[in-house]
Amino acid sequence: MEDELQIAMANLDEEKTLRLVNERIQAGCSAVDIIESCRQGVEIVGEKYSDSDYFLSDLIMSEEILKEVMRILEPHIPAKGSNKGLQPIVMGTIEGDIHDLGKNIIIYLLRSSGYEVTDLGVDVTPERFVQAVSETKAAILGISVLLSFCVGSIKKVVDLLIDAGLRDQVKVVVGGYPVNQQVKEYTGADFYANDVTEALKIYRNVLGVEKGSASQS
Ligand code: B12
Repeated sequence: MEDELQIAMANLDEEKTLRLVNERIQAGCSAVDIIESCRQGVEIVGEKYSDSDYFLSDLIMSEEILKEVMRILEPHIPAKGSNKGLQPIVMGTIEGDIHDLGKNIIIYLLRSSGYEVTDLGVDVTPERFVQAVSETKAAILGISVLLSFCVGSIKKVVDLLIDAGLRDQVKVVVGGYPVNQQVKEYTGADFYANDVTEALKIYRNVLGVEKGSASQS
């Protein structure tokens, strides 16, 4: 089905994208569905960049529009309940990679559901991930990756977790555009997700999210 919002985002039409986002909120659409339409739109931006129809400046433009979209959406993602008492979550973008929009969206939605998330930021070394898991006793380690050539460093994180004797106490979730079953198997991760719905489902299943979680916003 043709999605007007996805197309406006893919065309980097900021005015139309933001108008459609506002209209969908007023019409009662969920924040998660709106984010997903926008994500699919920027995926097309990426394809156009690969085909040399778009340039780096266009990737930057898509970042700016997506940030505006999130500014509009955030007040409409209510903080629901508290899941305090559950083990914390650690998240970050793998070494060499500075993409963080998707990671930040997942973190925002998890925090809205009451979870305690330690955000390590971007370009995080495997050693730093392992140190954070050890310090926080995290139940889930979420690693974001958008650049294919950075996938190898995720395998290193898992190997270091094994060496440190921490692998059995933490579930490793990988997420981002290039991630699939093959990446999950290669890296030794437990789960993978490349859209927001699947990501939240994994966190909910591993940690247990109370009724009325962000995924239903
Ligand atoms: C915006 C963008 C940028 C922005 C990033 C801004 C930022 N602050 O993040 C800027 C302009 C800085 C940028 C730079 C570059 N980029 Co760029 N970028 C993109 C673009 C268009 C969109 C990414 C995005 O934000 N998507 C929207 C979010 C919401 O989606 P998402 O990240 O996939 O996240 C969702 C899910 O994947 C999942 N998720 C994400 N992380 C996690 C983590 C966990 C644990 C879980 C469970 C789920 C999860 O949930 C999110 C919510 O739905 C992509 C195209 C694409 N197809 O992804 C290219 C893309 C990723 N970039 C690419 C490239 C090549 C680059 C550059 C190397 C370009 C250059 N010549 O400099 C640099 C790299 C810089 C670096 N060292 O990292 C390539 C990568 C190709 C490859 N296969 O490796 C892509 C795929 C474009 C393309 N088709 O060529 N980029």
